[in-house]
Amino acid sequence: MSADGFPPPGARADWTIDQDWAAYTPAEHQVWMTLYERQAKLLPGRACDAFLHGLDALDLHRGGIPDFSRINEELDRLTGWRVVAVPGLVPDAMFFEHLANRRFPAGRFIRRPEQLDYLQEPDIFHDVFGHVPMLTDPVFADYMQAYGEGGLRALGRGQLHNLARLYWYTVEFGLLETSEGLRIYGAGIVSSHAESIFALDDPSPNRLGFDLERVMRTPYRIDDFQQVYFVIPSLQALLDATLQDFAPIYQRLSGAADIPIAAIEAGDRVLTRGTQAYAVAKGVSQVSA
Ligand code: HBI
Ligand code: FE
Repeated sequence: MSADGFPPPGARADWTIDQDWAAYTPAEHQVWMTLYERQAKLLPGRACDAFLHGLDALDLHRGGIPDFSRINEELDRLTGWRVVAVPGLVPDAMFFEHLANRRFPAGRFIRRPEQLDYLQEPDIFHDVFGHVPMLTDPVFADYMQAYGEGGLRALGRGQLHNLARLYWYTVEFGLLETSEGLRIYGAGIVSSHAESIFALDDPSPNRLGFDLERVMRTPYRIDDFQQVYFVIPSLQALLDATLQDFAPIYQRLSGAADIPIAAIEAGDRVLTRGTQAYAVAKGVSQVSA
């Protein structure tokens, strides 16, 4: 899902706006600090090293909502990425154009105090705390640019829905296997207090070995915890998966049915065979194969 059509008033043709950091109120800075402190306490031992190193390198803790002009100096030096402010979701084509040029579009607005635990549209905390630290990792930085370039090609072929699933189950909700156990790298998890716990500890979801085509055939939830998480063996393996030619993959996918969201297939590498108890309790339709 994303916005369509022309940029909103005040936005440039590429949908970017000025962050206007000086305009944030003390209350808005306080929301950032509250969210930051809560995650910073929870994430050591849960988020992957690349994320934690990025958080430190960009010093996102200092003084509330980060000023993009400040963090871009370090981010650009590390991997050539920069954060650009946008009013909200931008059309897919523009989103991919930015990623393909190492620009990460981040919502300028921050959630209200009564929305601390959930909001539908990505705000600056989801985008900057969730996504930007991983962009300090050279391998993940390459993956995100490759994703943007792939998105532009997929748009041209009408395959966007498959690629959106790859984004969802990696960039947003991906898990990484390490010698100390599973670690989070997905922004949607790492920016959520409850899902940072659920994704690693809860017996409800399936946790399956990452496989590109398997992920592209698997629908996802946008309104609640995921029913399945895909686990990569390394960030390099994720990058390598995108450096192949997608044409034969898209060919096979066009004839392949979706895999039910809670299903475990014969070829899956199963790390957790989930109970789906959370989804059943929430009255979710697809809770079995
Ligand atoms: N726009 N600002 C913004 N942020 C996103 O994460 C985003 C978007 N537009 C489209 C989009 N994500 C998804 O459709 C991606 O799968 C492409
Ligand atoms: Fe996101």
